[in-house]
Amino acid sequence: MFERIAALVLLANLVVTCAWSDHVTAQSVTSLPAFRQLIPLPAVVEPAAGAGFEITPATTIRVPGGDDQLLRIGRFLSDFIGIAAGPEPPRVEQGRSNTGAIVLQVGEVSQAGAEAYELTVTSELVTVTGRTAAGVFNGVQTFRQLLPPFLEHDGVRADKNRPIRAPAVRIVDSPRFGWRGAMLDVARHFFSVEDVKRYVDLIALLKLNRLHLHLADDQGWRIEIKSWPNLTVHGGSTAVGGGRGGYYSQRQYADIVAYAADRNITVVPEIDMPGHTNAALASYPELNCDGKAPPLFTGIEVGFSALCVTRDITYNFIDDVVREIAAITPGPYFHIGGDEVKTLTPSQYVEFIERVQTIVQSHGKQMIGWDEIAPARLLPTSIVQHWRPKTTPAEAVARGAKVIMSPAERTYLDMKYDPATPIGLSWAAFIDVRDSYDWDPADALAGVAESALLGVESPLWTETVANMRDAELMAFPRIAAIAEIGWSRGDQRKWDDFRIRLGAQADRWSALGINYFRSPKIPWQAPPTVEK
Ligand code: NGO
Repeated sequence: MFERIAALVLLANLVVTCAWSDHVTAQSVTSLPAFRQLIPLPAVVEPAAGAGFEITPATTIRVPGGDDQLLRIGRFLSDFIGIAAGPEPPRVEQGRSNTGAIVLQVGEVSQAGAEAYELTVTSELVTVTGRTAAGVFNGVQTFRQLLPPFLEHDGVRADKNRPIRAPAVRIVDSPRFGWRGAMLDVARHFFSVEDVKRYVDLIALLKLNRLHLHLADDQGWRIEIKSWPNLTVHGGSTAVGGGRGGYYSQRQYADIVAYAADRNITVVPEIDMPGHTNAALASYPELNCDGKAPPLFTGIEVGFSALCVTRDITYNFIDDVVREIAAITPGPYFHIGGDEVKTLTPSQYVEFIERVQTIVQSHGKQMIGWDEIAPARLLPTSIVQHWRPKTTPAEAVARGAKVIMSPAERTYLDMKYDPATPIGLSWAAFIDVRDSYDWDPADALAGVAESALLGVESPLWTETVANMRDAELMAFPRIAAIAEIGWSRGDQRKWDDFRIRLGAQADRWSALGINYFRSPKIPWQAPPTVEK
């Protein structure tokens, strides 16, 4: 009897092995050291025989003639490889491919979606084919993760003991969700243009494709509005704790937007209203119902401020702000906040949101708001960002609304990992790395099925986060968990595999100088020392 069962089990295993012989499962990807670097997990990975591709001084990067987007992606890859293989970074050449090249191209891919790509690595050639340039960029990030982490150091050189080699493989891949976001609150503490670009660089590695900038709150107004200059002069002058504030000129903002676009990231600007507006109220007395400007605010309480929703000038103000920001934002979205308003009646609030929605639409943008906006009559293009624990925007979904998932108890990067985390808040939860990974957006909310979801986003609020070191400590590794949730199929994701692949990021993240949280529950691999 037992022998017969054993034989059946063996047979079943064989069938499974045959079914998977063309590509390997999440588990096997994790078990193969050459592929352990991959986060997010690709849809299909087929390891191939052979030594793989070695980048040498002769390697070139080929892009089709006349395609500027691919040319820029080619330059990105060339900059990344830098002078590791030879005296100059690899040349990016336009025109037909030859052996020894890394070929970037747009073409047919067997997976659906604009961001899909196929990556093949043989000993002669690397080919990254995207359905669009976005797909090519994604494929380049995957190729980057197959290359040795020491390449992440600037100015480092390969040698014969340390070649630059990617394993032979075919990867076919596309994201589960089109919205894979990170939010950075630059209002509570200000982050310089360089800081924001670094954050963009770090999230691009994980194939995130939205950067939501929380540009105004009680403690600071961070974007130049030419028709209301005191917003930044006064309203941008400080931050939580009374430190020096700051703001982006429109040129600097446009620079961030372009930098992000080169990394397949759409910037989503947020001006929070009608609450969270003390910085604006302090800058212009006419925005207050009593006509008096309050003092600047440097504490962290919420819910006390609101624009005067019964004054016409408030809507002129909003129209100017949305118009100026929309004009320098190529992406289709404008986020109006809408959260935590405690000084208005529900009908005043809903009326305000609907009026602002019209303004946003008149400037050619889709409105996004935190989930408090759900009771308003939303346009089919408007988007609800779910954040509050124990609530669901199910009714708005039934009326056709689309949802971005940012449940605070899973995705808020400002929550402490555990009681010992030196910074952060804990009102929603302590969020261990596993808590941030082990959930599925399609199962999280009653009445909100996968078809209503645009994707996921991880907000980093900065009441207690004063600089990039703090930001990185709170974001990494949890943002990698959110990136994988946004990208990889739910049935392929397993915590036990993910934690091993997270541990394998230690070299790369150390080389990038990321101040990541060394969670004791992750088997971090010790980074080797690198001589330049
Ligand atoms: C809330 C609040 C923010 C806080 C954050 C802190 C939302 C959408 N509004 O999230 O103002 O900074 O919590 O965790």
